[in-house]
Amino acid sequence: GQPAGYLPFSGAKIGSFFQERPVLKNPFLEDALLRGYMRRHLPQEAASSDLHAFGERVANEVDVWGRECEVNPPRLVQFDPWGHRVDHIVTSPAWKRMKDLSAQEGLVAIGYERSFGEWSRVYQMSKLYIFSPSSGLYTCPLAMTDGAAKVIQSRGVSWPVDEAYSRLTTRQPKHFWTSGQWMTERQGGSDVGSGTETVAVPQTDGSYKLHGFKWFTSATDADMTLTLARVQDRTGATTAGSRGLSLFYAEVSRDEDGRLTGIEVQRLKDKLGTRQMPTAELLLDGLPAHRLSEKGRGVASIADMLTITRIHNSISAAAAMRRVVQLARDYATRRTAFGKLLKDHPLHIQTLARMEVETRGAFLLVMDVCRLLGREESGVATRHDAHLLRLLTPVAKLYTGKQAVAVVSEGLESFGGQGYIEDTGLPGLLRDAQVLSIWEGTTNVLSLDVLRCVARSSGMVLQAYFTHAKSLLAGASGVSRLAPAVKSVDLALSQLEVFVQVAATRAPGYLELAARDLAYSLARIYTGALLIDHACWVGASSPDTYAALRWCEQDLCPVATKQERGCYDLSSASHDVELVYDRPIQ
Ligand code: UCC
Ligand code: FAD
Repeated sequence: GQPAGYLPFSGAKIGSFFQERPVLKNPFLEDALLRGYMRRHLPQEAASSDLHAFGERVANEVDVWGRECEVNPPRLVQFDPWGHRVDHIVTSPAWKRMKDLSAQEGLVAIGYERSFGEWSRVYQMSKLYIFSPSSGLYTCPLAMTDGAAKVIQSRGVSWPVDEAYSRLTTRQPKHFWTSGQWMTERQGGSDVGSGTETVAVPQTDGSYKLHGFKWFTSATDADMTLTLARVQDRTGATTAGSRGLSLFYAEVSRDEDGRLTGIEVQRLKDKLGTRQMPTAELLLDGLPAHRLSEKGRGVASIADMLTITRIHNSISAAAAMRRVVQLARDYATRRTAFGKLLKDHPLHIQTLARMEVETRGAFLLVMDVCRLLGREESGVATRHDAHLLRLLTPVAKLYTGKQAVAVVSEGLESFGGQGYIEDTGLPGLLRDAQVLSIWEGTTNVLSLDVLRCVARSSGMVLQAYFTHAKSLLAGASGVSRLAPAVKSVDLALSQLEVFVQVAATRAPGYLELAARDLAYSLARIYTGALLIDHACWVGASSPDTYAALRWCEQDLCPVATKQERGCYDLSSASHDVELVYDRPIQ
């Protein structure tokens, strides 16, 4: 019906086709597994109606703020116009709204109110799971805030941290504080024991002043922090290594001239992702602080914080996978290629289905860790639960952190070229996923943490693991539709048992080389058992069964496969060196 001579691509005309964008819908209603999990374990109306309402808010209101945080990142104003040092980290209005929202929605408080008893952590983490990809990384300060509250609570809520505890766990936006977690220094973020140079100088009133340089401090607009330092004795000497570290509490405050007390912000980091959130280098120059741990017990005392922040990390990883899958499946109903919608191309849907299987596995693994945490905190955990919580926290963190990068990367491809275009908001998902395997302990460092916790428990941790994994399978005996999955997990458990026996007879160094594959095996096998268990639940659907079957088709016990091939023999280590440093040009 165009007039003769009409030229659709002339002048300012750019054609009439515009692709519809993917639409974010209520992330609670869109997530069949989350809803099923809640129906199964926490069927109270109050919890599901809150998740439903929060999901609406996230989709219709909060997601836009998250985007604002990305396009309006924090900046550092170091000096005022007259040359005075002010060190002001300017954040966006959206970032500030996230703080108020977090208090109102109880995103930390729920874990401490415990209105749902041992399921309170599952409820809290479900809210964070819905929130995370829209939060503009506000989940980072919330993780550290939760971790700080946990450390305070487990050490006893009394002066000088009673006020802080009430602020970290409040629902009142005006009262609400966030916390930092300042551990990393220039010499080492993994090896905190050797890398920490910060000293704590005792004051006559029993408090301390901290002097040092913290190399990575995230969400540095926090109101307080927990940090590590070495106490100086009367001669100014300190104890080297981990045994010399103590845990400190410090408030971030300003004097009447507006200067930070005892802190100079050296600069903000220029980061691949997490740009919504400030990460600063800080000079501590007489920062007033209180010691919270006994002298020399800093690392052990901050471990509670690490447990909580690592669980938050796993939640964010599973949530990133879930978000990209939700958007990709929506897009597949809107985009046409080769004459049909993407959703009608079986190979495209197979790709999305594989992402879905990974996402489901990650969700069940991290929720099980939250379940265990909730049991521990409400005093109903058995010793067996406590061992599992210790083991599965690093396992879940390292596994989901890595998988998030893979799934989000695949997810970007499912939007074709648009997945690479900055202002769709999609590339940010990948950039933000990349940090999940780095901070809070890298994959290798956490794999070694898994080894250490196994070694130090004289077999108890692994016994708890095997017993629980087998009990999850027990409910599936005789369920024919799940038989291939059960068989695979059963076999993998036996392979793992053999691996453990053989490894115990090998030279030191053998297990170190096997550590990452061992952690992966623990993750895959346990997740397989969880998927099977969930598929046996009376309210389960056929996709639940299918997900379990698909998950269990992969190599569930890579540590056994690689052991057979001699991958952890000492000769491998020297071959690895040769390969990596193959004939460099001198
Ligand atoms: O990256 C950071 C913040 C990022 C922003 C927050 C994001 C949150 C998620 C948000 C999602 C969007 S903060 C920096 C994080 N840094 C790390 O994670 C450090 C990584 N390195 C390690 O984890 C190492 O394994 C170290 C530092 C813990 C190793 O130090 P040591 O001194 O060599 O450790 P040991 O000897 O193994 O342990 C010392 C004590 C022992 O207790 P005792 O003395 O009673 O036997 C251990 O059992 O600490 C205990 N311990 C633990 N306990 C060590 N690790 C743990 C643990 N994970 N759980 C329980
Ligand atoms: P290194 O320890 O030097 O590690 C380098 C590599 O060596 C890694 O691949 C590691 O896996 C490997 N490696 C190290 N030891 C071993 C080993 N024994 N065996 C095998 N492999 C090994 N820290 C804070 O304290 N507070 C914060 O708020 C904070 N925010 C951060 C924000 C961002 C965006 C980033 C990127 C980091 C942040 N960090 C923070 C620091 C973070 O925790 C550390 O970077 C991390 O723990 C790794 O430490 P590192 O950088 O010193 O790496």
